[in-house]
Amino acid sequence: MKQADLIWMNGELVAWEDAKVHVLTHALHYGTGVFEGVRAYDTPRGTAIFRHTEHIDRLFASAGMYYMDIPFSKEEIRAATHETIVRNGLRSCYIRPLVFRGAGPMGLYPLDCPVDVTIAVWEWGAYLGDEGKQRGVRGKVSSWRRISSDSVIPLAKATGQYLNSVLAKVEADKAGYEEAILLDDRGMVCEGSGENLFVIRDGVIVTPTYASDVLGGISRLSAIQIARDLGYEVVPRDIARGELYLADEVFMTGTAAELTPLREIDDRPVGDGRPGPITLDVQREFEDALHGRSERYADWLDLVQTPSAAPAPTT
Ligand code: PPE
Repeated sequence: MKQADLIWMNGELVAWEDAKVHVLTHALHYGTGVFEGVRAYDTPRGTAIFRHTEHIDRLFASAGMYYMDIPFSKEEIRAATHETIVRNGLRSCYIRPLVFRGAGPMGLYPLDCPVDVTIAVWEWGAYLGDEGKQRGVRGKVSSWRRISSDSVIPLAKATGQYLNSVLAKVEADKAGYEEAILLDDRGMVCEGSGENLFVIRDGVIVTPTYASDVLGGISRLSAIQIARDLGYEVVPRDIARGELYLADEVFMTGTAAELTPLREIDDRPVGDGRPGPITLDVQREFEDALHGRSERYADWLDLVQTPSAAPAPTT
């Protein structure tokens, strides 16, 4: 992670080191925040944000589910994101919008606390490593179950909910694996600590549904569409743990992780232990879409008008 110069806070850009909050910020105590992970890529047409509209829509949906009114419009958040990228002079970056209950009255009741909004950007390489993206990573089924709709809202991308992912991630890391695979509360395969999951067997791609309490991943929907456009059958359905071990191929998707294959799960090789042909096919097309090399998915990109790319004045 490489530090940038400026962070957008409640309508203005402040120096990175000045983007601070009070210790009585409600979200620090009770996890009352929602956020997004978005990426901008350096494409042949300039810097472009992948599926920006969908990410902003999900941010507002997450906020709504936790009773937060964002004091900016979607278009204002979009424009602020563009400005933050441009003013930091970045051609590609990770983007982290955060909406949270700020400092106000203590106690669980949040609705009298302000809703603060920040947007940070920074250069961030491959989340599970470049080598991981090429050769695949090693996954471990977590002893922690994915949070369920019984107690929170798994479809919301809420900060407090990530304690679940943190427990799973640390457990996997300490056991010597790159990523955790969480089961849902019924014991069905759910997702990674920060990625959705796809399992391939006999040429068919399966992936858990919202009923398994996955996060509604935007990369997940993109990968489903790309795979179908390539002619593959994609079936969203429940997946038994054993299917991970019988799989020919397994891969994960997420904004940070992009499309990363798994080469091993619970010390068993996935297929022959190397990314398989369907994974590589979908990954290639996905990478082309991200990096603006694909005409077919060109409308998934929100172009950032950098000063140099803006049309020259005509007078
Ligand atoms: N599940 C979880 C739990 C999750 O956090 C993510 C994104 C996904 C699935 C995939 O969603 P999408 O990015 O829309 O395809 N995780 C974000 C945060 C990672 C982090 O370490 O922070 C991300 O990838 O940006």
